[in-house]
Amino acid sequence: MPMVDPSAMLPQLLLLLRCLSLTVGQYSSCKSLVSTDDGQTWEYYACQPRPMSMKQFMRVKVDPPGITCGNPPERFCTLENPYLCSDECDASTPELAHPPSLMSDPESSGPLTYWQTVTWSRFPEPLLANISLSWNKSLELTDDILIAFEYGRPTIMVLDKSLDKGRNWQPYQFYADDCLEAFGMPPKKVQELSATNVTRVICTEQYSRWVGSKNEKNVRFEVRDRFAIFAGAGLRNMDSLYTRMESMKGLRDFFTFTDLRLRLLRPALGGTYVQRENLLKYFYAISNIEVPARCKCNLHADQCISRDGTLQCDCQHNTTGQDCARCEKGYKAKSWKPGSYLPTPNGSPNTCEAAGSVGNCECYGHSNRCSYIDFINIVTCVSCKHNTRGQNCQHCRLGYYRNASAELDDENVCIECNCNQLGSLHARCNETGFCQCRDGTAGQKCEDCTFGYTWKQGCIPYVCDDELLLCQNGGTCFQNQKCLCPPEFKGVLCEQARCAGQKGCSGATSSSLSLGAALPAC
Ligand SMILES: *[C@@H]1O[C@H](CO)[C@@H](O)[C@H](O)[C@H]1NC(C)=O
Ligand SMILES: *[C@@H]1O[C@H](CO)[C@@H](O)[C@H](O)[C@H]1NC(C)=O
Ligand SMILES: *[C@@H]1O[C@H](CO)[C@@H](O)[C@H](O)[C@H]1NC(C)=O
Ligand SMILES: *[C@@H]1O[C@H](CO)[C@@H](O)[C@H](O)[C@H]1NC(C)=O
Ligand SMILES: *[C@@H]1O[C@H](CO)[C@@H](O)[C@H](O)[C@H]1NC(C)=O
Ligand SMILES: *[C@@H]1O[C@H](CO)[C@@H](O)[C@H](O)[C@H]1NC(C)=O
Ligand SMILES: [Ca+2]
Repeated sequence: MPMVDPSAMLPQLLLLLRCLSLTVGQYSSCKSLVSTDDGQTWEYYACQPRPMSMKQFMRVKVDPPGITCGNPPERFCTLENPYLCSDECDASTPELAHPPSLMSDPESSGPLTYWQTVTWSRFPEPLLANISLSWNKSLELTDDILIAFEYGRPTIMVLDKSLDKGRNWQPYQFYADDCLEAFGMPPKKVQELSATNVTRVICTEQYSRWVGSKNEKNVRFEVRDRFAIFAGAGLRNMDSLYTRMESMKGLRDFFTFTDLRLRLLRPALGGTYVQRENLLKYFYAISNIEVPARCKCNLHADQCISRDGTLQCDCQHNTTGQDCARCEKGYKAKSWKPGSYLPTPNGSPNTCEAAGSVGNCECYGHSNRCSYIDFINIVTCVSCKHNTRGQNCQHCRLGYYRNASAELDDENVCIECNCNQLGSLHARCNETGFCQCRDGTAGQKCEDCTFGYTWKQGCIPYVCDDELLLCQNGGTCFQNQKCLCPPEFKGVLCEQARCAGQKGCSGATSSSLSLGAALPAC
């Protein structure tokens, strides 16, 4: 037998490696050290982490809580062997248990491991189950989602996705053996989509018809076929796909998600109607869920790391945040942009700009003029805009306060105090927008009165009330501002008889009458 000389194979091997790194390695590094006439400098590129099997990072939750079989233990049979109902699911026996974790365990050569639900013994009530998969991180699909069903694929199900960690959901794809009947949608195939409607949400019948449980286990969400609309068969022209990603609205978002949800609405029926006399053969079972994706890092990171169980982009280009969606401190917040795939092959890094750089003087973008004050040897910003002031436009003008969650270079960094002119002592407020109030006045803007005060062009104290400042001698308190006295009395609280000491007055003394009038009010 002729021996193969390993050195003869080396060029071929190198060529193979180069081809591999060209396809796998597109946008795979954020920077590289290059030699120029002036020495070595860094060059920066748009970059993204490599795709991973995201099932290793996903959190799985099934609903309703009692849907997993085995508690209590139960028997079941299969659609293909419906008369031998001797299989058992028992949550307390490891070999017979089928917990949700078996949907995402590593596929090994050993026996198949799968999650399984209770059987449809409560027919005609529908057998429903939800499976929520969450990552707490924005991800971008890079290949088909594959869900492997044992004992037959569901006849009706929906795949949903969320872009905001499960707050809002939207359908991603509908699956049914009869789309019109199940969802009122005409059946479509992804292969029928074109560049104009690639992001359309369709109902497909390709993965729901009964073909025998052993023949076809997988339900797909087709990512490759959608990519191929732009990149061609075999995805040879990825540049064309990346160009579309930049220019076509909604295309990148279509492949982006933080959570997925499978809504299982009807199990496999074996190609016929539900046979009520044997409901132990209807249930759902999933052995594996593959989600090939990469971390969404806005083209600012080539690594994605798992920290405390949560994925996090290792941000470059002076960006920060879980998805590199902000500029780092000390860089202009407004200069943030995602990196761009264009121009191919290296893209544009769209690095964050260093904050303020007008000569030596930093004005955080609120002024573009500096002046040098000779005798104190200081450079200062001139006519700070956006309600800022100070040598570097770093303070807020009188009557404005700093928005703590805005960067210093934000145009809206200073918020008007808006103090109520009548209720406050002056136009200034503190760092959280609270104005300084006059006596008897309260509220963030000094627009409310405290107890015992009423608003009348500012807060003024009560003249009368129903508790301590009672009107006397039968007088009634009008809007806390004055006592309406009976004709024969006067005074702020009607405490004086009009004719005290004069002739012709009624005999009652003011004091005894005032007491009598006041008592019923107590
Ligand atoms: C599945 O999720 C949907 C959407 O939130 C909800 O309406 C439905 O009740 C859930 N089904 C089950 C079985 O929990
Ligand atoms: C989700 O990610 C955010 C941002 O990294 C982190 O602060 C939070 O603790 C994570 N939540 C969970 C439940 O892991
Ligand atoms: C998408 O567009 C193509 C042609 O542009 C059309 O044939 C096809 O029916 C459309 N698909 C859907 C789901 O609207
Ligand atoms: C980010 O900032 C650091 C220090 O300010 C600088 O050395 C580095 O070159 C910057 N990175 C990029 C991509 O501009
Ligand atoms: C403060 O700044 C943040 C970030 O720019 C902004 O979302 C928020 O609306 C601002 N708050 C106010 C009260 O203007
Ligand atoms: C601003 O004033 C309010 C009300 O007096 C107070 O609760 C708050 O702590 C003050 N904030 C600061 C930053 O001083
Ligand atoms: Ca498994």
